[in-house]
Amino acid sequence: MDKPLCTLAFFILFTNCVFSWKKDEFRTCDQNPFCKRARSRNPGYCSLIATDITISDGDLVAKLTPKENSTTKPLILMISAYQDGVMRLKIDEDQSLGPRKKRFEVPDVIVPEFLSKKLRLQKLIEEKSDDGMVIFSVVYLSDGYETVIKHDPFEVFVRESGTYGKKVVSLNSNGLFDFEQLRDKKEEYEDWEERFGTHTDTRPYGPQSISFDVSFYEADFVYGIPEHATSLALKPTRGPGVKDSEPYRLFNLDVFEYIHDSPFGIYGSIPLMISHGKSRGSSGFFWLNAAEMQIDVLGPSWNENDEFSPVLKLPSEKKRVDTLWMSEAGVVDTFFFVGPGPKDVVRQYTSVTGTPALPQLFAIAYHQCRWNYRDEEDVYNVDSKFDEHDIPYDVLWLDIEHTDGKKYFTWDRVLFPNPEEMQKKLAAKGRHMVTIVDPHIKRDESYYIHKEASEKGFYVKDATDKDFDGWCWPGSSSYLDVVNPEIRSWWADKFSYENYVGSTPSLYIWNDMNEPSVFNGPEVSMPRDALHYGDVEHRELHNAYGYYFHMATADGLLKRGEGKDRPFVLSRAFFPGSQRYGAVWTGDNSAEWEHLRVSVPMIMTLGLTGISFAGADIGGFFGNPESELLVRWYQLGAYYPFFRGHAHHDTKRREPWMFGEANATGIPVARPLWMEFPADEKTFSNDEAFMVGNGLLVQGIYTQGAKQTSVYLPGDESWYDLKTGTAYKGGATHKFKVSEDGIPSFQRAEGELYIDDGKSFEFQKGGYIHRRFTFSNGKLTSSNMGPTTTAGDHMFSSECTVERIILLGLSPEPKNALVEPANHKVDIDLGPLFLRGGPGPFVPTVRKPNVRIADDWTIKIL
Ligand code: NBV
Repeated sequence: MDKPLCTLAFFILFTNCVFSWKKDEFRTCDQNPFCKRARSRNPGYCSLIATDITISDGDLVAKLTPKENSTTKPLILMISAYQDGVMRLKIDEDQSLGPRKKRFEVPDVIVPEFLSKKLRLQKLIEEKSDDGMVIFSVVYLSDGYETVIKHDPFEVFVRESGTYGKKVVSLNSNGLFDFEQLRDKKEEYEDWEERFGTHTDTRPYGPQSISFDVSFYEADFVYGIPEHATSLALKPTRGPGVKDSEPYRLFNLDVFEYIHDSPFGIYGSIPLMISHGKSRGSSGFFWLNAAEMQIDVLGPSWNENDEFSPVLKLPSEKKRVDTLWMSEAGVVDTFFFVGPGPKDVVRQYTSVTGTPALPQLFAIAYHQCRWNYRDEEDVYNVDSKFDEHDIPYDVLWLDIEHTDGKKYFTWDRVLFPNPEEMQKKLAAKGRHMVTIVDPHIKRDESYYIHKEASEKGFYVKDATDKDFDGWCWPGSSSYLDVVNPEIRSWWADKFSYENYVGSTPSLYIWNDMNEPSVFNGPEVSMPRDALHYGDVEHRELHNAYGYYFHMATADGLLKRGEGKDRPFVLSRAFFPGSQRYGAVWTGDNSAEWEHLRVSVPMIMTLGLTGISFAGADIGGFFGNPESELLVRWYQLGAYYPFFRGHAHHDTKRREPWMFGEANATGIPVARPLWMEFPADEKTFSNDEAFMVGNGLLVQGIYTQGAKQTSVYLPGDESWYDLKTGTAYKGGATHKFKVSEDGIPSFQRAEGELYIDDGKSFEFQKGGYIHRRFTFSNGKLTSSNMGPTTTAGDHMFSSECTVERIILLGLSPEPKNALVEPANHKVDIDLGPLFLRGGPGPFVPTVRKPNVRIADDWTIKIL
């Protein structure tokens, strides 16, 4: 396996340790009554007034009362403040007013530590506009921010403290708020059923949608709300110059052959939007709601022709971005993040939904997958070919055909007679395997999982209360009701070594089709009127189904290893919080240059919204990439946080050697340039290049036969070409010749190194090494960023030593260096820039300076 290798700017340390998307299968906003209704409203529509505003038990509570229609019951509004710049706003029906069905609030997403960060709101102050006409209630949040409620019509916003403090994020500034309360059906004239294609949704509880506008101030762009195959900076979906655009849809769907530039929803949903602008920085807004959502980004002057001018725009509001959020069901449970830096927003969001699980070391290496590796012989063959060609890989994957008739946890014993032995043989070389476990359970009485699940009543029910029966890979299938914690725990037990016969400790799991995909269901999914535990309709939690399945699977791996080893589970569907359970990939992309290109904004968007451990199928899932495309994809994919080659069974074999000499905290690993350079406007809409950590900039090549490319290098420091060692000035666009043997990548003059045991949870108790390396004024310094014992020792020990240090951009060439505190001199010779592979320049090199990676030291160039 590859040894940990740390590459730093200025010096390098080596340690010795053409497809068809079936558009008609999916609903447009116009075919979705709640979306159509919300989109047709004009600014100023909302007439709710905030009344009875008080502080109660540390929260601000108020009623939202209709101005005219006295038959509509008031809504209850609640605002809470949390440490580190987070405000939570909830709006729901008044539960005390009668025995109604409780609207669904998504459980098990908010991490318990967040709730313990709650602050008590203190004093409510009343404020009036200069003419005394507009009244506001103001309460101090924390860290120099306040929440303000405008009374009539109600509006909520966060601003910097002080009467004229700048607004950061607001809700209902355009008066588009609407909340359809549950009510009794008026039989005479109401038809609540909804039809789409051959499917009828009985909609027993009628319309229950919620919509409102959210504005981001001093924002140049907005980002986030995956999953869409589109640009990083979100393009407006309404406003001047935008024709017939759909809103960005958040509805987890198995979209066959998705296209590369579209606001249509695909496999996962995260309703988190992040704004960024040069003058103020970033802010964020998150709506915890698992029903179908549609979001419009309203372009500048989108409502210029409307009579209603919501608020007089102050100069500081000129650059605001307005958005419209619409959801089919649920409650308003929203979080406002004040930033002000992009990393602050990500930290604030992950303080609510959790930080990404730390993967095992093997999981960040290369994964080889294909639908399908046919049998054990095929597996051994592929495995040995990697060795023969000296191509590193750590994990081999088995898709659905390895099972006995698509019954997960079983093996096709003709093709895979000895699965344990197969895994052990790979494990002997330090390699792992992954098998697929999908959520559809074959309705076959002889299948133990089905038998138990149906006897125990563990399946999702249809609208008539029978086990829901849908069509998927195994034929007639049912789906576990993983929203129920008891069912999740039962499912988790299925991963024990005794229950999953043929599994060994080196086997990990892949959850596919968990949107859930149902071949004969509406929009290839589960009917919205299907019923879950607690009488919750599927429509209320659809987007979280895959999340609970992922959670249960990851818990299964944790249980099987008695909590000692970090699980690895890849999931296709996702929801806020999925980052706590494993990796995500961008599903069935295509072998096209445009799909290579869009993989970068898709992965960066996932990173911005918490899901750092993400990747795209290298080479494209559908179709056969020409060798140039495959090479470019490997060159780029090596920098994806999750790095896996995968292909459809109809494609030609394309393991890397088949193409001749193919070269192969919550803060996301792959991140946009503006996250590191928040004041540099040139980076705001750049989604062709990305940063890996804070030190490496990578530019993909997305066109066939490219001979040159332009790369913008931000900041005012120098950047060093990883291949040639040449220094380039920051703050400028440089032109580079492009050859087939690599894509442009550059390094800055400082970096960090993290090492732990690569497997266990000891890092949670401080069992890791975290160092920072900086080079300035001719001195390389290694300093500690991690925890130490009271005696000053690291809690994780490593005997790793620095093998060599490569010096770039120094002239005249230095001859020797002084190592301190050891106080010994070392020679500086010329050495190759690369240890292996390809001719490279010779550069000044300090060999074996005899310093340990874990210690504090400096090396002064003399
Ligand atoms: O399990 C088969 C495939 C899988 O290879 C792919 O990665 C998934 O995204 N799966 C979808 C189902 C069939 C897709 C046509």
